[in-house]
Amino acid sequence: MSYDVIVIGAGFAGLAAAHRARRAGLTVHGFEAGDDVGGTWYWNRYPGARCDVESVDYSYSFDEDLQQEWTWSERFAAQPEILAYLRHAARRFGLYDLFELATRVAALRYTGSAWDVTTADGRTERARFVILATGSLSIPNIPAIPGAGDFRGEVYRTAQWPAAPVAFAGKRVGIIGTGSSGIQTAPEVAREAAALTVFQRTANYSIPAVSAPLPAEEIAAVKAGYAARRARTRRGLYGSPAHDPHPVPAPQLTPAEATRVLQERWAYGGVYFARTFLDQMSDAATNRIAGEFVQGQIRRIVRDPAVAEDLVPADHPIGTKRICTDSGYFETFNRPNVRLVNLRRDPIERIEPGGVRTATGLHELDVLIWATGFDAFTGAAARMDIRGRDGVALSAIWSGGPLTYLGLLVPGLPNLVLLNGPGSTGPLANMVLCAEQQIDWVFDLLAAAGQRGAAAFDVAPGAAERWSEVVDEAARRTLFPKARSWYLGSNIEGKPERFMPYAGGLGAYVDLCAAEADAGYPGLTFG
Ligand code: N01
Repeated sequence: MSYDVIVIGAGFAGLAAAHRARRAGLTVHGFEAGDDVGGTWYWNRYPGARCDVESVDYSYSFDEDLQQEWTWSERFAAQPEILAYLRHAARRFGLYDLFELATRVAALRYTGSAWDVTTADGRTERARFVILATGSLSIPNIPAIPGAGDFRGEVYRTAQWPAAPVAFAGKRVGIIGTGSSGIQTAPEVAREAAALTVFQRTANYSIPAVSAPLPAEEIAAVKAGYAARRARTRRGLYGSPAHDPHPVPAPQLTPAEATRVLQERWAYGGVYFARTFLDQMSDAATNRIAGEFVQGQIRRIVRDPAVAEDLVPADHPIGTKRICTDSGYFETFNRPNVRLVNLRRDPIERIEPGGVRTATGLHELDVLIWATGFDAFTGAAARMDIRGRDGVALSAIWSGGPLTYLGLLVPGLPNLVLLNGPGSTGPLANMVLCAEQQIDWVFDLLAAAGQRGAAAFDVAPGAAERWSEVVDEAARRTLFPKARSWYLGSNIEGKPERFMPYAGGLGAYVDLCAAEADAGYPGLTFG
């Protein structure tokens, strides 16, 4: 069949895009690989999964009735509540009718006037416009460790966790990976398992999530001022209005005052600890003070000094790998049933049927959990065979790294839009509000194209290259490139290293997108 719009992905971004398309009077069809809506929050059901942005902010703002009727139970909602919210939104706006679930898209071909979208089971639907809402952290990274398929016990991936509860009682469990996913999983497993072994390659900074039930008066205050709160969020740097960084660089404060500010943020909890000071992500001296504070907290929490030293991050400025949030991660290493293996000193040699063999011997396991991250930003698009104008493949357009205009459009792929793609603020701010802002921008663009009588829009020659310079320049003003992280693609073997998100802040990104529209889209061609 032929539609105006095909949306791929039914997570936060895809559901909002499909709803918006229908409200604009367009015919819309969606595909979702999972057998329910939810995206990230459908797949990442591992124990301990919870959001690291406050839920009153990490939620849809496009419908006043929805934001008034939904009440979050906690400050940082856990995965089941966020998934319930998305299911509620999908039902409330009739979005289940639009999406084909359990249907993976394999290929997209631009015909010259439309896109043919072919599913993995070989069916093709056609649309004038395609929106890729396939997520920037949706394709799991499975490292090529020798013998990975040989393990005879139970194997799980945090990024594709089963819906049925997993029982750990009486079992010896191993977790490989200490990013946000591994750090959230470990305390939950440790409480139940006979033994937990955490295999750590890089020690990571983590801040207590400090989630707690939201008092009724706080909820009422948020709801009463929601419009202003959302507006402030969109103008902010990081997509959260509750986190104005301290304006004075840490080195200009007395050590006692700097510690007091950091202590306050630590006690408040959450990912925005990485922005305690305004210049924390751009000034090495401020960053060092913040990093040393957290290193001190780790040494204070973990009783065995040797284990504490292994857990202290030493190779990157705080926040340059995404800071983690946890519920008792460092405390977990005080439990008698938990062991840390420092892979820098004791590397994995291979996986064997009975466990993980490192240089010092075999760690026998009944359960192995992979928490080894994602092929971020480009992974989902790269896995589809996407061919644009003149049959040119996306893989060719991105052979030197992702090339986009405003993080939204790819030169040579007319009428195709990425949400939270490389070159947009995405995970450096609040992905839900970023997607909403991008969706507004895209549907204004569709309207503008219609007013011009244009059937198609594409990126003008040179515009994507200029945007790459803007993205590179924003990154250079920060400390982010100092860490080898998924922001740069360093975690995926062979992936060109390039800092992928726009690090200039959500407010600046919104302004740049608005300026493009206000100027009549000089970075685009219409035909
Ligand atoms: O993935 P990661 P993640 N041998 O890439 C290790 C979001 N998120 O799923 O650092 C041994 O951060 C790797 O080691 P190293 C959030 O944006 C949010 O945890 O490469 N280890 C690292 O320790 C987050 O940043 C929440 O040396 C190997 C780990 O695996 C993003 O998703 C919750 C290895 C991967 O960490 C990704 O987080 C969860 C190998 N061969 C996720 N290969 C919230 O709180 C990799 N590793 C909302």
